[in-house]
Amino acid sequence: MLSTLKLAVVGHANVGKTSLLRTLIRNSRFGHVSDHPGTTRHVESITLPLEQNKSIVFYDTPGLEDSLALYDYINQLVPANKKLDGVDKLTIFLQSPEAENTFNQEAKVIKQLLNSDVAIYVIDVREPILAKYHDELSILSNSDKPILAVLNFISGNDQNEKEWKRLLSRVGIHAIVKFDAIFSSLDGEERLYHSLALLVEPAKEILDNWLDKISQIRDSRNKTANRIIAETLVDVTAFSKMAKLDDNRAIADMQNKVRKREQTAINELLKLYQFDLTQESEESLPLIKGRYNADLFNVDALKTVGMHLTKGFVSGATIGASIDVATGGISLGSAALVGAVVGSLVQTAKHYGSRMRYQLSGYSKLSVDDVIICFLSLRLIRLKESLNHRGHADTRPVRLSKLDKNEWEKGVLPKSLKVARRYSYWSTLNKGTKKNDKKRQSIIRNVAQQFH
Ligand SMILES: Nc1nc2c(ncn2[C@@H]2O[C@H](COP(=O)(O)OP(=O)(O)OP(=O)(O)O)[C@@H](O)[C@H]2O)c(=O)[nH]1
Ligand SMILES: [Mg+2]
Repeated sequence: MLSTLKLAVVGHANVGKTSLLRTLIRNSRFGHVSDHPGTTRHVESITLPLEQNKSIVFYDTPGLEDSLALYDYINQLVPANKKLDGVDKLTIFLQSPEAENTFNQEAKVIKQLLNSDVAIYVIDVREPILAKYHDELSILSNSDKPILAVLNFISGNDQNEKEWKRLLSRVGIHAIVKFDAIFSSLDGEERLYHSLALLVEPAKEILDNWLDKISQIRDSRNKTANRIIAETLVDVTAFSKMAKLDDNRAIADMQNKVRKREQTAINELLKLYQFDLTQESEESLPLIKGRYNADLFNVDALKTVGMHLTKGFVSGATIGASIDVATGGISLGSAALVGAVVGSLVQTAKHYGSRMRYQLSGYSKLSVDDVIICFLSLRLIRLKESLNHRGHADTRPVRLSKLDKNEWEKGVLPKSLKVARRYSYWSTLNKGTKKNDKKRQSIIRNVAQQFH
C-alpha cells in the first residue's frame, strides 16, 4: 500500500495543466494561468493531507514545447551499439549538457515524471494531431510510468477525439478520460480518480480517501458559508442608530456600513471557497473588486431579483432618503415595547431613559429595512450557490446562481432573524458589540439552519 501518491500533471504548453490542477484541488489561487504558452516555468507541488498520514502530492509542470527537437536529440545521445530501455534513455538525457540549456524546461518535466507514481497527460482536444504530439508522447512513455490521458477543452469540441484516441493507443496509452478543466462535473472527477486507481492499484485506498474528503469539504464549506451569511444578517438586522429622520449624513453613513458589511461577507465567502479575491463579477453582484454595479440600496436592483417591495417601502431610483433605512425606525411607543422585551427592569429603564431623551430632541431609532436585509440575504445565498458549483479554473466573471422560489423574496424577515432587532449589542456595526453572546450565537445557528 502506498502512503503518498505522487501525481505529475504533464503535457504540451498551454493545454490547461495548471487549470486542471486548480479544479482538482479546489483552489483558484494555485499557480499562474494565462492564455500564453510557457506560463508555468517551474515544477510546483501541492500536498493534500489525508487520514492516517496518507497524502497525495500533485506536481504541476512546465509545458513541453519543442518535442520534435528533443526527440531527435535524445535519439542521437544513445550509442548505436547499446540496447537501452526508455528510462535509460531519459537518464542519459538528464545527464547531458542540453538538459541544462536548450531543453531545460523539458528536463524539469522528465525529472519530475521519473520521480512520480503516475502522470496525467493533458490534451487540448481542439488541437489537430501533429507530429510534435507523437514525439512528445513517445518521450513521456519512455518513463515507464502509468499515464492517464485527459481530454481537456472537451466541452463542445469533440471533433478530434477519435484521432487523439488513436494516437494515444499507438504509444501505448489506453487509459483516457474526458474532463474539462473549466466545465467539469462531479461524476467526471470521480471517473478520473477511478481510472487512476485502476492504473496504480496500490493507490486505490488513497484515492478513495480523497474522494470521501472531497464530499466532506463540499459539505463543510456549505455549512460555514451558511454561518457567514447568517452572521451578516444578524449584524445588519441588529444594527441601529439614533438619528433625526432627516439626517441624511447619518443615513448615508449607515448605508455605507451595511455595504461594507456585505463586502466583508463576500470576501469571506470567496476565501472560504478558495477563490481569488480579485475575481470579477457580473452585473448582478455588486461588490467584488470594489465596484458597486448593483447597489444594495437601489430600487432597480431590488426589482431585478424579483424582490417584493412591501408596503411603506419607498419607490424611486435610489433609496437614499431616511425612509429606506428608517422604515424599521421605531417610535417611542414601540421603543418602549422593544425595551420591555430586552430583559431586566434595570436594562429596560436605561433603555427607555435614553430613548426618551433622544425622542424629545427629535431623534429616532433607525434600522435597516426588512426588504434590504432580505435582498442582502438573497444576494449572498445566490453567491454561495454559485461558488458551490463553480470550477476553480473558471476565469469568467462570477455570476449569481438562479434560485427557485425563495422565501426571502417576500421581503419579510423570518421570525428567527427578527429577534435580532431587539439586541443592538449583537451587531458588530454598533458600538459595544458582544460577539460571543450565547443568544447571538444561537440565533446565528438558527438562521444558518434555514439555508440548505
Ligand atoms: N474553455 C476552456 N479553457 C481552458 C480549459 N483549460 C484551460 N483553459 C484556458 O486555457 C489557457 C491556458 O491554461 P493554463 O492552465 O495556463 O495552461 P497550462 O497548460 O498550465 O499552460 P503552461 O503552464 O503555459 O504550459 C487559460 O486561458 C485557461 O483559462 C478548459 O478546459 N476549457
Ligand atoms: Mg501552467
